[in-house]
Amino acid sequence: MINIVSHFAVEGKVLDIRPLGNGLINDTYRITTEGENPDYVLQRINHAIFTDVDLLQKNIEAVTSHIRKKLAGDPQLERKVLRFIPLKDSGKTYWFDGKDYWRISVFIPDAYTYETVNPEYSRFAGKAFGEFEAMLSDLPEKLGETIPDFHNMELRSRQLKDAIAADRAGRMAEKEVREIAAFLEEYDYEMCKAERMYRSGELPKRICHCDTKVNNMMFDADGKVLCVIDLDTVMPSFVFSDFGDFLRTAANTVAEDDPDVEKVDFRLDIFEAFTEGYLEGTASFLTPVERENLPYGALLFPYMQAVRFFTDYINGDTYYKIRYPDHNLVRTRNQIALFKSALSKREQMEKITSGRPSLN
Ligand code: GN1
Ligand code: MG
Repeated sequence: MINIVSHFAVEGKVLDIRPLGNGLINDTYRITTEGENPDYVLQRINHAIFTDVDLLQKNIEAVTSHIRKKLAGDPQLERKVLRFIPLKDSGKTYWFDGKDYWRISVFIPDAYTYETVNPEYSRFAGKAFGEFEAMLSDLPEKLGETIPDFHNMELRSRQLKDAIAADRAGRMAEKEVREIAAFLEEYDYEMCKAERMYRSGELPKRICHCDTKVNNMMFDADGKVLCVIDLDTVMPSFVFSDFGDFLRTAANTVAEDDPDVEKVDFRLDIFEAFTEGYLEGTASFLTPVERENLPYGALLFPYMQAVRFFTDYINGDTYYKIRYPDHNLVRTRNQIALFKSALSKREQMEKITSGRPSLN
């Protein structure tokens, strides 16, 4: 890896490179350098998933330089937006070693990521993701879709149907698997509503982050949001992407792969706090239709994630990293439990987003 790092314009002698974080797609490492020089984050980009790395890095450069302009003059600027390091001999921010694609960004010190957050942090996160979308609302460049139709529920549903029909790993023989397929099918039409609203012109696409898992946001030591990270999927999408995916991870009482589904519960206090922050951050652009449908967004993401994990299970685990054979099935059960819990709280969510006092 030292050899890979040597192609980038990094400062200081590399002392150590070790794994960082727990993303399901890319491989991430922290580079420690000697003395006062900054540390760095090295990533191997999952090229099977992000097939156009040049487009991917162009998107990220457009997004980070736009945010940099918006935050000009802020003494904390370098802590609030990622900086990618170019190669020594060209302006490119990625290196192809003949097999893998690599990139390096500056490591932000004294910044923390969390797997769970309290309502106060959720409010900060809501405001930060809302402001992130607001800052990108006048981005001059047209961003490409790094994964085409990434959050298109109609496509995800088609992929599940194709996987079931092909049954490549022979997993449709299991009774539980067939029951899960039947359950997901029941909500299929309703959950594809965003795409229909888009076609009829009721719902716009915005530039969204599209991977607002709670651990994709860094906080400083005081719990204030610093920086939105993991920018691979920033692309045009519905606001539900960012709203729903944060809640999918933050409002769940347990991790997305906790096998004990009895413990899964969708936390309304987190929903309420995040919504408050999000409505503040997006006040400059959010339409009444988008706002009214935020509870649908909170349902859509556990549902879509269940469909995606389940599709991967049926396909024989080709997409997400797994740590044991049934991992994707365990994740699916967990996300279905979360979806059911959120469904049972739909009315309360609607009261919160419409500004009426909640039931409890
Ligand atoms: C992946 O890269 P990571 O681990 O932050 C996935 C998300 C899923 C998430 C589920 C490019 O995110 O869409 O919601 O796992 N990213 C991609 O944990 O598919
Ligand atoms: Mg991540």
